[in-house]
Amino acid sequence: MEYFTEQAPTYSECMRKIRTKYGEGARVLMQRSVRMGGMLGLFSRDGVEVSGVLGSDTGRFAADAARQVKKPLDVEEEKKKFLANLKGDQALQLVLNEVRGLKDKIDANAAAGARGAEEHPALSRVAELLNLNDFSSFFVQELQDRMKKEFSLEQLDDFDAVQDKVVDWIGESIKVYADDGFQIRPRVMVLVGPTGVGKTTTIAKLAAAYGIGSAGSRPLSVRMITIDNYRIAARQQIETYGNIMGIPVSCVETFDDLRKTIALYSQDVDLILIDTIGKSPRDYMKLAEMKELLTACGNSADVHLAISATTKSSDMREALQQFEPFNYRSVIVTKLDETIRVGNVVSALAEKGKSVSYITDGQRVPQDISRASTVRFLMNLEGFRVDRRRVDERFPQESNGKIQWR
Ligand SMILES: Nc1nc2c(ncn2[C@@H]2O[C@H](COP(=O)(O)OP(=O)(O)OP(=O)(O)O)[C@@H](O)[C@H]2O)c(=O)[nH]1
Ligand SMILES: [Mg+2]
Repeated sequence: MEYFTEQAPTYSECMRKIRTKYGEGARVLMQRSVRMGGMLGLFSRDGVEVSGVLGSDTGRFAADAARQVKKPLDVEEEKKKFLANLKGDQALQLVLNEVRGLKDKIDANAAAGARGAEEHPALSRVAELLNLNDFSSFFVQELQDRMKKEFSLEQLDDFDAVQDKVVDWIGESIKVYADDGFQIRPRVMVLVGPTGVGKTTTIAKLAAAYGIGSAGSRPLSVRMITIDNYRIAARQQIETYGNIMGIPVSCVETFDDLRKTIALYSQDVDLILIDTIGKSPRDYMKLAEMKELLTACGNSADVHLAISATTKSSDMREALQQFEPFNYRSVIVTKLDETIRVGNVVSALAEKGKSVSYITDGQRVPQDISRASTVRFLMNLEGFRVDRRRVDERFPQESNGKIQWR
């Protein structure tokens, strides 16, 4: 006596299979629902299992066969299947646990993301505004990281408050030069920088601001020295300013000349302004020569690097770097009137940790110069809603841009 057991998704499919395989003589003795196929307990589906006996004599042995199907063999098989199912269930459980673990991770990440506000629109809005103002990608990234750290989701929803805070952070990144006034007299102030940024014009503005005196302050005794002798036009330029303002100008060529001239002025002069030749930050030889010559000014010389606000970020960074050997104490940002974007300057200065001492914003001598102020930079921000009263309060001592350098 031969038995058969077949499975198929439906009873009729199962019967079709049996007929095809064993012919019309196969007799069904039992059917039951089963779970079919799948891997590790996953993807199995409902099906039907049909068992029976083969051959034409099934009638005689029907009861027997039925008993055979149901008896020990059947129990054994059931047991095996049960165990197999159990294994499948355990595997399923494992996979489910795995899936649950993954889900938890995804949920946790989503929650962390939400907390850190990875996707919050306020982040991209701020990034857009910063880009609009030409801030460096490094600066933008830093601010975004800070936003993610310091703002909750609810806080990010309040964009006005977010802007106020971001404006504060930009303000905090701007270091204003804290000069020590006229502790040492004469104060020797040297301007270095790339060509054409406005060094000579700025020297003339400073000479006027201190030499002519502003309301309520005694005019200082000022001298101008230029080491830019080679270019006749350059020499004439500073001499013309000197003549108009009644401020003596000396032209020097050598280290000794410079040292002697400073020594000569030391007795009765408050401020010596030294104009230099514009140098390309790439002209290392000339930079080195000039550096050598300027050592005649002594260690206490107050060297400032003049940089035009219109300079693109990478050139600005290069200039800040290449003029480093001059030990400049601070940066004068010129031509602020020629650009509405200050992000490039603010980021470059912040990245290099440099302070800013003066800003110039026009060709007029002496009007277009003021002490650097955080507020002035913040008020230049495009697209940001900057509350003047608020930033004045936040950055108080610097908001007065008038030169008061006594
Ligand atoms: N718009 C604007 N122009 C300025 C400013 N400062 C200087 N300039 C102009 O920039 C040009 C160059 O100025 P200079 O003072 O000769 O520049 P410099 O750095 O001494 O130039 P070199 O000595 O050749 O390196 C002149 O036309 C100035 O009038 C400013 O703040 N704004
Ligand atoms: Mg010049």
